[in-house]
Amino acid sequence: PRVTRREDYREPDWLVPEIALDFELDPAATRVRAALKVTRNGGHDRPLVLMGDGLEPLAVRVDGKDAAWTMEGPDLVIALPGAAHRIETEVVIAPERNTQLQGLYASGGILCTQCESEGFRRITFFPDRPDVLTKYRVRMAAEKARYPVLLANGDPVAQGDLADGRHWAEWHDPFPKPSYLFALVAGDLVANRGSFTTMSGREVQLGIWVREPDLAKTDHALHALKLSMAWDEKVYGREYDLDVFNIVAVDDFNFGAMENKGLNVFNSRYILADPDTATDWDYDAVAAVVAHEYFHNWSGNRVTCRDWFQLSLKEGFTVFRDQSFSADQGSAAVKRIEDVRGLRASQFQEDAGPLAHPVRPDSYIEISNFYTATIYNKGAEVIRMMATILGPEKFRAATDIYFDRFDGTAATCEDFVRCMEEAGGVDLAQFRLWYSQAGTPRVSATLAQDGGKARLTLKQTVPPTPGQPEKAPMVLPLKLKLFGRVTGRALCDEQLVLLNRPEQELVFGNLTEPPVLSINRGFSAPVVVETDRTPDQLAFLSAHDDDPFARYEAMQQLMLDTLTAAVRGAPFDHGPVIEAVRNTLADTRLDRAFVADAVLLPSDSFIGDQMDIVDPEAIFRAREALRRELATALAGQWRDAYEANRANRFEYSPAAKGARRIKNVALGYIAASGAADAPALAFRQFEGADNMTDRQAALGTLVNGRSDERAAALAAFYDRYRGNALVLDKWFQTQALSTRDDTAEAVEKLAAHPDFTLANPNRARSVIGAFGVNQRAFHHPSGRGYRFVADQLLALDRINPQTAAKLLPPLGRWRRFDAERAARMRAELERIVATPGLSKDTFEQASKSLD
Ligand code: B3K
Ligand code: ZN
Repeated sequence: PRVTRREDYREPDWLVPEIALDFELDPAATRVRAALKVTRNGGHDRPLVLMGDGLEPLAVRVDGKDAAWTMEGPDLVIALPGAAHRIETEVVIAPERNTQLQGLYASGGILCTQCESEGFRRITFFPDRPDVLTKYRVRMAAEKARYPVLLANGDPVAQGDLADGRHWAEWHDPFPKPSYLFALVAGDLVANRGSFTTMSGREVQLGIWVREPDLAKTDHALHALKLSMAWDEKVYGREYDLDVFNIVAVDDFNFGAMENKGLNVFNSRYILADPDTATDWDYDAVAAVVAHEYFHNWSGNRVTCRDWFQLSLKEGFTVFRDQSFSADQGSAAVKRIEDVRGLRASQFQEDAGPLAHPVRPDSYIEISNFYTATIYNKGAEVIRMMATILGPEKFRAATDIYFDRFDGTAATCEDFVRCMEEAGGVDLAQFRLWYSQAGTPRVSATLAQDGGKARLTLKQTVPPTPGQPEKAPMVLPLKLKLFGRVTGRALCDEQLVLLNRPEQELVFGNLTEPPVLSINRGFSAPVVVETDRTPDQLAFLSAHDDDPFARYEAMQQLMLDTLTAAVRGAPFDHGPVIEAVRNTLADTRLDRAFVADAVLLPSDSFIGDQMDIVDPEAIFRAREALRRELATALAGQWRDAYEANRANRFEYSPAAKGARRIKNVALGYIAASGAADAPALAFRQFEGADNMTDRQAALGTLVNGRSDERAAALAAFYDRYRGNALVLDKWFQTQALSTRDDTAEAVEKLAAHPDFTLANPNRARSVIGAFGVNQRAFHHPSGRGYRFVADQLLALDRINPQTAAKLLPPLGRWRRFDAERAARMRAELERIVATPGLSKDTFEQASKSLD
């Protein structure tokens, strides 16, 4: 397969200022006519190349006359004499046969599109690259009874009825946009409508479009949309720019959602929410994804990317924006903790493995494989660090310059950094390594006291990653502070240290008591920090640090140190962890959601990430042992926490969410203690719950154990929700995530269940994706977990390569495991690579993972 390289970027040969599209919609055969105004870009004599993917030209006209053309592979090539021409093409496509869900496809009777990154070329011939910006006019016609609603980008222009039961609509988008932002939807849909008045007083009509039975589940998304629109005005000064903003929810979708101009298309799991079917996590995710896609209207649409290597320009920035938005809606500290936990679980693992790549990659085979945690989440951390270095006022000044200067253009990461330098008055030359170097930097921090002084030594290293054996030292913004071990008082103000050399030393004076180091506060740099802090110091910080993230982090480090010692067979003491958890539970000043996060043990896989060679069984045993100790030593506290937060009338507020969270963590510990009444308690909660958070938490607790209640709850859940695909996903997922030793066997049965299908990405992910991150089960010593994932992935690759390739990374982590497991994992990767007809998506992931 062909490799695309960043250094090969060249401006487009031809521009397309305008396009008119005409769709005769039909699931079996949709006729697409396109009329493009093309203009030669610069003095060259190269032909017009219109990209296609599986298209056959039925007619090609230049300036109204039939013209000569050739095919070069999938692309249509037309030699043109002049500087400007009008090109017309015609193709027929079959949305109902499109199982890749890229281009125009059918989902549950709705016709919809997904174009990012390269789906538009599956609809019509076009220079399908993000630096070709075009004004779109779209006309579509369809059978009125089946497709009463016809939507596209921009504002509606006209509509009407046709003979033979068909009707038509025309839409016009005045903003030039890249083809990846094109969208249309046709279906039997109803809207939850609202309106928003922008800061300059324009009224925007809002619509959340779903199938009729789902209408009652759309209020939360509509509310989140209004909040997002107001937030972007207030925080970034950015206003919405069309008269309408529509969102459509579909059930079959390759990822979360898509920011098409004025017509976002969503995976229904990020729109639909009501207390009976959505957890608090789901509610938060709906709001975050609605905000994310809305924010793209400026960071992505008004200012887009020059090429796909610049993807993080829009994605990293937009994730940063949605994280800030969510932080402003509830507890910023809890949000930060959860974002960091997610970053460590996905991005740190990616950065430490064969698929590691820089935030601005240098090459790809299939761009769809680069919608990664590195581009999104590490990219967001890079923006956050610049915001930290500049401070809020200068950061806002910099984004103002960026939006104003690049409005209506396709920009680069470099353009963004230059705006930061200009407004911030800073030199970010070395900071730019965050865009070009892969790998998670490691910092070691040692604090030595010498009378009234303390000397802090900071050292950094950046590990080698594929293609990058040597690394230069980076700029690491570390917030730090010292606390007095005796009084608990701060011994200095918080400092922002820019560690930019391999080694740096800082001296603190006037110490009146022994200092304890609080470092990387707020997770100011996305790095791994190693310190020589003792269990006593960590426990002290977990109770006294005034930065909630640092407090959480101290507790996590204490737990990790204890657990990794146990796994290595080194001496360890559960005592300090138990005392620290006891104190945190008892501290009534703390937000319950924070407490729930703080008292949770690090996951199996995060413990594994600390080891040279991961031993899944030893990790599971060590973690279970500590869990049981915590459960029994603090049995009374868990019962109290459970009872105190039992009140069970659903409300979606930070306080109510915090109460549910601590209650469900407590339920988990009660079950871990082995208390005889635990299954009955969980089952009572399962049956009596008035919301999905409590019901699913109870189910999860039961599913991890062995009791009669387990089977009863699974059966009851299935019966109650068998008609609801999104909730049924939870039923599958909860079982695939079970910590029991028979989960590898159980997922094989789940994949044979009549409700299992690979055709729906959510369902495929709920079993295979969830199982792949279940460390103990996936790495079952027999290797059956590996075989299962490889079998499913190969079957899915024939249907939907993009979603198949996303399931591969767990198999690629073989270097982290013992020789026997590694050999079994490699054997599956080799089997995958050797499969005839493999997609380039999966080929890229599997072959890179074998290197
Ligand atoms: N921009 C889309 C992701 C497209 C993925 C294409 N493979 C959604 C988002 O990040 O907002
Ligand atoms: Zn995005």
